[in-house]
Amino acid sequence: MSEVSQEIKEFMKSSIVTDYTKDIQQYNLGPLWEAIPEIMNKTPKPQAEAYLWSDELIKKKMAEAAEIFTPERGGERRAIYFQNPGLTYRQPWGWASTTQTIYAAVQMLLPGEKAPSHRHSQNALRFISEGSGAYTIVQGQRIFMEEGDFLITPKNLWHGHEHLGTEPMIWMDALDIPTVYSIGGTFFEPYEDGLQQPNIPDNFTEKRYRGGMVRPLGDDKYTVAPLANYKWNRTIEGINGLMEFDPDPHHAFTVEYINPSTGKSANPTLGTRMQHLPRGFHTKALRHTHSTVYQVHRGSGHSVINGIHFDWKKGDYFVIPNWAWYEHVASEDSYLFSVNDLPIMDRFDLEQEQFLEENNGHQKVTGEFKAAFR
Ligand code: GTQ
Repeated sequence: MSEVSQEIKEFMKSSIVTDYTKDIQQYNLGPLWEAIPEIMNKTPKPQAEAYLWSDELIKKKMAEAAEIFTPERGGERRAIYFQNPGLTYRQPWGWASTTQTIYAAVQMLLPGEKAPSHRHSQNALRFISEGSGAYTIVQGQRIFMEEGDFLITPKNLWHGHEHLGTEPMIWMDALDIPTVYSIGGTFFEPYEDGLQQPNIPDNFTEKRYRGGMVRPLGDDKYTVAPLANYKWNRTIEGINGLMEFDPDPHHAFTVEYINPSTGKSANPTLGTRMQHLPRGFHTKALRHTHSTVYQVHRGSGHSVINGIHFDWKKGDYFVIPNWAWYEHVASEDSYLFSVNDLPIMDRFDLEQEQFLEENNGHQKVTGEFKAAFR
């Protein structure tokens, strides 16, 4: 857009224009001249903000939820989701997602509890933070979950959960709910009979893919979830292999979870990664179109996001909005699980990326984020 002259700027502020702008809005007509700076900014101007929820806050609120209701009584799942403060008051539909495209939550299932089966048009995934002995049953397959496992439940598959173990199970959920909601694609159906019963062997896909880089014959045809559970020990093996070589300056040692029948992201709309930052490692700053939600799986450190220092440690969750500069620093050996909307950006051909050149790739720190209940 070319520079607008002072004369035109003043005219646009005059009552001739402002009265007219008010007038058309009575008839549900919108003035583009008011909207342009917000909706057609030069670079992504996310409504979601950088934010962090502490482990202490989540644990406290989850313990309170457990006193109040069970999953069967409380809307199918005992999940508390992360509402981005930048979206909380702006979304017209009365709820707020974690980034504009990603819904992230923490879910807790106690020993003996069941979460009934249902299916929906949103893609789901889980990353297990704590516990073992619970299974999720996806299309009749019981998949037993343990700390560090990453699981996918692509859209329209029946799924429910049950805990047969003895300690609380806590995991992260992430879904493409906001995207599906905003494009009007929501379908949801409860299973008529509570929790679905198993009808194929337990841990079926995990056993079929035990070899890693070899796949069962016939799996070159696309299926949504040829592998449903990505076990922690396999993920770690992948990272340990990378550690025999130099780290990536922007990502240290990072692997992506992929669909072994296509090589694309494990879930079609959400990308997922495990990042290892050795103690003392400091990544160089970058920014990109896509947004990211992190769970600190192990370790502690901090990130600088658009100049603001965010301390983090095991159990915390934080958001990197679209186009925000960020860099991570590990104080201990750390593992960060993350979910991004890169597959959506790629589908629309919108992904761009920049590396910070000045100051050897590091930002100036201009402030510090204070988390609730730390
Ligand atoms: O566990 O199936 O956090 O359907 C949101 C929607 C969890 C689940 C969520 C869901 C689930």
